[in-house]
Amino acid sequence: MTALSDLPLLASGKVREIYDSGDKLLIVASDRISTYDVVHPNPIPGKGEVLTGLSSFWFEHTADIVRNHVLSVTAGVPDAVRGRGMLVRRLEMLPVECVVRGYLSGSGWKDYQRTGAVCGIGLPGGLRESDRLPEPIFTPSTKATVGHDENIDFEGAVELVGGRALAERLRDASLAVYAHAADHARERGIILADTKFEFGLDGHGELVLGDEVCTPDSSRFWPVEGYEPGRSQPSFDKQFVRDWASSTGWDRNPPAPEIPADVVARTREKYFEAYERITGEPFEAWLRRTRG
Ligand code: Q0Q
Repeated sequence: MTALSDLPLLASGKVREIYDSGDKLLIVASDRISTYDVVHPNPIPGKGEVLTGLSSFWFEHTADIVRNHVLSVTAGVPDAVRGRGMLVRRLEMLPVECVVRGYLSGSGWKDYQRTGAVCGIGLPGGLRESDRLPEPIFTPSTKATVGHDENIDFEGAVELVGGRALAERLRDASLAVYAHAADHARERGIILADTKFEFGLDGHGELVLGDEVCTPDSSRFWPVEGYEPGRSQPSFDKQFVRDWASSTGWDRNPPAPEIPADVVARTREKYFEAYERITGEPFEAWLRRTRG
């Protein structure tokens, strides 16, 4: 088995790394947590495994909708990162963030307040923050290397990916995967308010779903209990950290404060709860399956 230290590091994101594994890639999810786009200095033990397990679950359950890049979560994944490592096929990633929104929140809420639309999609008047939309909408954005992604309309996505047919397939696949995941999650007490997908093309020019799928890092997870339009909603997984961080007077700029042990512990429990609600199995089952 190859050791992680033998694999060249290709890229490091806020909470994940991507390594060169020959003709494949290894994506490793860390236990790092960020709030307000700033990474805290101490981890949430188990977060990386939970998010990898959730991605694996959604990839498996949507493989009939669109092909995905997963090759293995065991063979070819170094022992040191089993449970939070995913061996994936190399893709030519498309330069667009495929965001689907079922609810009005974040930049979508801001755009709606300003224009009555999101990414050029007109919406009914009188919607409140966090309102469920009449139907989920495809609201693409650029992939900013620095700063924040910029919302664009469908024509902008056509230009970015170099063709209408491909943009339409991205939209249709994104809406279908979101619909499946949102329905499943809602039946289990979690509102999947919105999510971000990334797609690429394989060596034959086929569309393949990459990155992560419908995790609390790529999506807004809201608890169904207490859902109330007209205000922002508490995050299913990050609210304990956000509330504590706000109580310290942190100005939300780097560096982020160290999270106290009790907040780490309660956040860890929320990740385990999210895994078990969504997948219907205990988190230990994922660890047994990947670590043996
Ligand atoms: C690829 N990323 C994300 C990232 C930093 C992950 C490039 N199958 C693929 C994938 C995927 N997924 C990528 N490239 C080629 N083939 C994914 C944004 C960035 C750390 C982890 N960047």
